Amino acid sequence: MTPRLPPLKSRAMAVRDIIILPDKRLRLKSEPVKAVDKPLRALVNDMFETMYAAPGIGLAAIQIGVPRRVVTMDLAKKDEPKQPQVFINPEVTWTSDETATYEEGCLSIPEYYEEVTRPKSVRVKFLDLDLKPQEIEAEGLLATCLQHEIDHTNGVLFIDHISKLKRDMVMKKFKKAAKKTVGAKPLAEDQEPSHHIG
Ligand code: K1U
Ligand code: ZN
Repeated sequence: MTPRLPPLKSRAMAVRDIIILPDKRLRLKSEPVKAVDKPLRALVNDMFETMYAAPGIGLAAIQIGVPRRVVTMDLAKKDEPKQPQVFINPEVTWTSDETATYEEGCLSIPEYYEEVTRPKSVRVKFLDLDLKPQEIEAEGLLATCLQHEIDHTNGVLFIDHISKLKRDMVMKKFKKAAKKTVGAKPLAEDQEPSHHIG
C-alpha cells in the first residue's frame, strides 16, 4: 500500500509511484478541479517531479492515483530549457478530419510502444493555475500528447486505440507481471531488482 504523505506544511516536492496496468484506477473518470489551493499546487509540483524523474513528456494525475482532471507536460528537447505546462480540466473542443500516426508510449504501460492514429490537430480548452480559461490549437506531438493525457482523465488508455488482438496481448502480459509482483518475496539487499516484463 502507498504510504500516506505527511501534511503539506512539512513536506517538499515528491516523486510519487506511477500506477501500472492492470490497476483499475486507470479506468476511472477523473473529477474536475474546483479550486487551486495548496494541496492542488502540491499535486502539480509532485506531478512534475514524477514526470521528469520517469522520464516522461506528460502525466495525468490519475497516473499517480489522484482522480483529478490535471495534466502536466513538457515537450522541450534534451538540449532546450524546460517548458513545463499545466492543463486543468482540459477538454477537446475541436478535432481535424485529417489524422496523424505517432508511436506512443505510456508511463503506466512501461516498455510498450505502438503506433496510434488520432486527429492531426485539436483545439483544447483548459484552465491555467490562476483558473483563467485558456484555449489552444495544437498539432504534431503536442496534439498527440494532449489527446493521450485527456484520454487518461477519462479512463481511456492508448491501447484502447489499437487492435483488440494487440490490446489483449498487452493486458495478458501485464496481468501476469502483476500476479508475480503481488506474490513476490522481498529482495535480498544484494539482489538487483528486475524491471523486465515478459
Ligand atoms: O501519459 C503518459 O503515460 C506519458 C507519456 C506521454 C506520451 C508519450 C508519447 C506519445 C503520447 C503521449 C510518456 O511520456 S511516455 C515516455 C516518452 O514518450 C518519452 C520519455 C523520455 C523522452 C522522450 C519521450
Ligand atoms: Zn499514458
